[in-house]
Order: sequence, then structure tokens, then C-alpha cells
Amino acid sequence: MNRQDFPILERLVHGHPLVYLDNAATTQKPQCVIDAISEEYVSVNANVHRGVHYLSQQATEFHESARHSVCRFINAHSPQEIVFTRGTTESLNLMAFSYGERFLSEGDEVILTQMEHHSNIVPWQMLRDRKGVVLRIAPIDERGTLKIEEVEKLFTPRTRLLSICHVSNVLGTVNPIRQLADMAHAHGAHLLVDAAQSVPHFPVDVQALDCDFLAFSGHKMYGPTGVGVLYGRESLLDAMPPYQGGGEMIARVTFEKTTYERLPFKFEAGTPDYVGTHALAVGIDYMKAIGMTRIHEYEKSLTDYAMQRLADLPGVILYGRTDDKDAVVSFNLAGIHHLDVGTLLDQLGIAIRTGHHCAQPLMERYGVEGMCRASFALYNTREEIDALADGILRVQRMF
Ligand code: 7TS
Repeated sequence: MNRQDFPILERLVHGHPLVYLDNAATTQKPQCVIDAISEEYVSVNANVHRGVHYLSQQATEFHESARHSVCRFINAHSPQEIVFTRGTTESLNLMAFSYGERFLSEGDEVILTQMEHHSNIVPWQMLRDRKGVVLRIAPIDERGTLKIEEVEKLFTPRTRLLSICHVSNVLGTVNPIRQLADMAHAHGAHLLVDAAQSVPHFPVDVQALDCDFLAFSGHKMYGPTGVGVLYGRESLLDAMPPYQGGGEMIARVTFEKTTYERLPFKFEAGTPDYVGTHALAVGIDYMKAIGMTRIHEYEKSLTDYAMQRLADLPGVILYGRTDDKDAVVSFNLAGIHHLDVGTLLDQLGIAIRTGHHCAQPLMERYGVEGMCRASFALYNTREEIDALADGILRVQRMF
């Protein structure tokens, strides 16, 4: 749907129409988002939060109204709970540093899962090495479903946090976040959701999910690169120390002592990407105008179609066959290296992702070095999935 809004989709790659199936890495941008960026530089640009002059006030208004948009989009209680970051990775690093500083001591436990992106593993390992926090890893079954009863068994009186992806960037597995929130809370722990692969695809409501924290990236949801979000419950964010020091995040500085700004500015040191936040809000409006439920239903039908098309091809090994699966199809071709598959498909103008997908422990779980991945966005079509299936047959014929 709405393909005409995305100018890049008209270009040719190696002489073929572009079939862009790497949306889990980043989505393409609609014209309205591209325009929002250039229009802000053309007519509004000024640094935010510090000027009495007209342009600074207008840029500040754009930036803060973007915070309101994000707040409404994920149904947070208040814009103070919306911290702008560079992306999911920075949001998770902020959590490991700041939540870790305030809520975790030596011997305290954090539960992760086998299907996490490195962004939700490495910051916690760095914290483990600094503070002696213990990481416990919840397993998945062969189909790529989280073993809920095994998660429950990992909780101990020392568990403080469960940090988990909403949707796996490799398997497409949609995790039952509300159930996990109830479980974590029953054990006196908090829940952090890596929502990088969910917020772009279906309605996400932090109150309905009852999660304590939620992280996502603008560039995976038709917005610009370099801007992301950390949502946190106000009482928890309030209790956490700043992550970085500098301008914007202070109330008063003397050489003896510095006091910090209120939420969310305490976590936003330095000049924010105010052009990015405004463009992100334009992207959110764009998705809302189409309707998140409509986007979800459409992408779900594409995913089902792709799974069926690929399952019908000989020699295709599919990973991630959960009942609740979203917008990602990962596979290997028997006897052919994933890099060769990706390179040959690229020659046909088909962009898929190959490799470990920043989830090496998950690759280890499946005993593979890498996989091929096709991931979908609202502008993809069944014809593009047919092109992928035909491309796979052509690749297989070459071996
Ligand atoms: N978490 C998940 C579940 C992700 O899929 C990604 C990016 C990140 C965190 C990190 O997001 P960033 O915006 O901070 O980089 N995933 C991918 C991917 O699957 N291919 O390229 C990036």
C-alpha cells in the first residue's frame, strides 16, 4: 500500500526494479518525512530550549510537540516519560547504565532471552563486568517460541529486571509482553521491552502492556536516522541518575555541585536531534493516517504469504515458525552459503539481509553461522514476494 509515497522505491538496482526487503534493518522514508527535514532546515532551524528568539521558540515547539506525539502514539501517561535518544541501542545503553546504577547491585539478576539483538545483550554484559550483576538467559524452542514456563523458573528473589524484545528481528516471534509484565511484577521485578521491531508494525500501548520501560528507533518506522525513544514509568525514571552530563540536562552548575533538570531533560544532555524528532512525529502521523491496525493486517498477510511461498520451495529451511509472527521471514538454502544467496539476489535488485543479524547467540542456538532474512513494510507487495521466490529458484539453479 501507499508505494507512491516512497520515492526511492522507483529506482532501479543493477537494472532491475528495487525489491526492498530489508525493512527490519531500516525502512524507506515517505516524501512527507523527507520534506519535513528539508523544510525545517530551510525555514525554522535554530537550537532548542535556549533562545528567546522566534526561530528557537518555533524549533522548540516542533521538538516538544514531537514528544507529545510519541507519548500519544504509545499511550504513555505523560510526555515526561518520553526520553529522546539516538535509537534503540542508546536507549538500552542508557538503561544498563542508569537503571543499573540505581537498581542493580552485585549478585542482582537480569533475565534476557536467546532471541535478543546484541543491543540487548552487550550493555548488560558491560554492566555485569562493572558491577557483578548476574545474567540469566531464557530459552526458546525449535519453532522460535519463548518457553514461558522456563522464564518463570529463572526468577529468584534477586531478579530485578526482565529485558526482552517485543518482536525478534530474526524469527519474527511476537512475545507475550503483558503476560511477562505480570510475571515480572509478581516477582517484584521490572520489565524492559526492546520494541525496535514492534512499534513500526502494530499498535503498542505501554499502559495495556504494563511494561516499565520500552525502547525503539525512529529509522525503523519511516522516520529519520539518529533519533529514538526510551519510555519509562515516571517514578522509575525519576529515581534514576543521568546517563550523560552536559548542556540541557542541568538545573544549576557550580564547580562545587550540579543539580539536574527535571524529566525528561535530565537524560538528554547536549543539543538533541530536534530536526529528527520533528520528522519522526511526521512519520508517526503518516502511519496513524493509514492506521496501525491496517498496517498490521496487511503486513501479516504478506508474512503469511511469504512463509507459504518459501515453504513450498524445495531446499528452503525456514526459521521462526511461531503462531504469533510478524513481518520477518528468515531462511537458508540447503547447501548454499547465505552470503552467496544475498549477493546473487542483489544482482536481481532484491535487497535482503544476510549474516548473523546482530544475534549471534541465536545463530548458535540454531547451529548456523548466518541466515537470509526478508523483512516487510507497508509498501511491500505480493509481487515482490513472488520475485523473491523466483530469485531463490534462480539462485538454486546456479549451484
Ligand atoms: N533491537 C532490535 C530487536 C533490533 O532489531 C535492532 C536493530 C536494535 C535493537 C538496534 O536498533 P538501532 O536502531 O539502535 O540500531 N536491528 C537491525 C537488524 O535487524 N538489522 O539491522 C539492524
